[in-house]
Amino acid sequence: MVQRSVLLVFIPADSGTDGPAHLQKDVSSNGFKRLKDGMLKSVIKRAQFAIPPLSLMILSSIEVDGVQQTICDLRFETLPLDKQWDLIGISVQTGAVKPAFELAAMLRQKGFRVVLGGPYVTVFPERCREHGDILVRGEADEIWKDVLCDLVDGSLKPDYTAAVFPDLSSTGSVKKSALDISNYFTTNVVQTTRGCPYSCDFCNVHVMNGHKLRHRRIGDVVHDVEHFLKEDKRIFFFLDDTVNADEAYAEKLFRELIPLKISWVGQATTKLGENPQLLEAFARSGCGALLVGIESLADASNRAHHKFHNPIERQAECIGNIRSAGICVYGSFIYGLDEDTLLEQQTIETFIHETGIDVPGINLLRPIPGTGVFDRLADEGRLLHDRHDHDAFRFSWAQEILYRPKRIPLEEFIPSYTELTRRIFTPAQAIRRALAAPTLKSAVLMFNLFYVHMYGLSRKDLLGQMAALDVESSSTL
Ligand code: B12
Ligand code: SF4
Repeated sequence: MVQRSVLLVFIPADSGTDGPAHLQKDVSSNGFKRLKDGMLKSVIKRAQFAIPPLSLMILSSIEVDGVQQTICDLRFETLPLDKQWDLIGISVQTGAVKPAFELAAMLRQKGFRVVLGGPYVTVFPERCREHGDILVRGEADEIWKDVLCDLVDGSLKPDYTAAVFPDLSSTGSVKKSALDISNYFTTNVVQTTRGCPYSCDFCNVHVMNGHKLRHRRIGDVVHDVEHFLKEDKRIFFFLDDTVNADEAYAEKLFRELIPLKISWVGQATTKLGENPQLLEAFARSGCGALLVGIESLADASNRAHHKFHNPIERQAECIGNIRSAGICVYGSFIYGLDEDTLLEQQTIETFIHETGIDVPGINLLRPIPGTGVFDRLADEGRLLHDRHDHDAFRFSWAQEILYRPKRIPLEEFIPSYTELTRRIFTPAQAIRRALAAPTLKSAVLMFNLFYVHMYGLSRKDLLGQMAALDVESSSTL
């Protein structure tokens, strides 16, 4: 049988967590600074964000006779264009569309057949049509097999759409054979559920994955964890948006994982702090840290963005309970939501101090095309770029403001944000948080020090943007 070769490509964003603009452009003419920036860029890529794309791991685990699949992660690897590929798949992320389309154009010009899939294709297929030979819309866990079979039969079609959300209880196990394991900080990435019952308007998970929570079978997850452990003993990342979304399921699963003695991190709601049994199961199964989305400390702001599920009055106690169980808390805020005023700045700082949050993340709202908040801000004339220019809404990591906050003029908002991050991310605070962390002290120190650096760069970028927007800054760096 003729062997078909498929290459699956993951593209780094030209901004965002892959490094702020200062590290992307080799702007420095000073040799020492260039060297330092080069080293930092490499550390950022390798140390913090170097987990593999689960999407492409799932696709490459689908076996069809006569098809060999390989993953190319452009964060570390160069495109192997010296080989003959029968099909090249690109994962297109909203926020990194431009580099994806540029790559597709280059490959098609060289005569390769390109298939586009991923979040942006799912939400904006009509904008992708001319950029790929084949489009795959939706979660491709099941439909990718059809594409591969059609490749073998020579009957590929221009469009494939997942008519329903895949039933995760019947999907197979995830394999790592298409990956170069040595590239990553860890390759142990697992998702137990998909979909989200909530509707926060700044998020597109419920748009892409629906409102119904779908579960993998507990036995399948345990099987994947056991197999992953044989190849890689490092930490596990549970990539679920809310790993405690179904408390009964989560408790059963993590109790079954206790004997495997893994260590893991994930994302949860603070509601976890109200369930001592689940908290105990998480801690005993090796949970070291959880990211919790706090967003605003003004209930009115969270409500304005359709986030209703964790009222402020319970947050501090829940965070305390999670930390008392020996689990570090990464608290993620969004400053500048619709009912936030300048007072929020002090409220966030006090809250972080009083709750002892181990790693704070102070984000700017990033309107993602395809979300409710994007359309609303566009209708209200508050976006800083043309709503149709999706490239302008690229991934950014606290480096760039893309909209006008409702209650705070931009010329006051940017300095108040930079002032907040300047006070929260200092070397002294980093050491204090590490010493107080319930576990993973050196990781907490590293993360906080890394943020001291990153938020320092973000301040420079933001104030640069402010100058470009022709607004006056009174902020100190
Ligand atoms: C883990 C994660 C991260 C990790 C690791 C990312 C990685 N290297 O894989 C880290 C922490 C680094 C991260 C960072 C960021 N993230 Co993130 N992240 C996630 C998270 C929680 C899980 C991703 C995942 O693995 N999903 C599971 C897989 C199976 O789903 P999937 O990727 O959608 O893939 C399926 C389909 O889309 C399709 N598909 C995907 N690719 C392809 C390719 C082909 C060829 C085909 C046919 C099909 C196909 O088939 C897959 C299987 O069904 C998602 C939320 C989510 N639920 O997806 C957010 C999410 C992807 N992140 C998001 C954002 C905004 C960010 C940041 C910009 C945050 C920031 N401000 O810095 C950065 C940007 C990073 C970057 N430079 O790309 C948004 C993206 C919005 C979008 N793309 O439209 C999401 C959706 C969260 C959200 N609230 O909206 N993230
Ligand atoms: S932010 Fe979290 S809780 Fe809100 S809709 Fe997105 S995934 Fe669900």
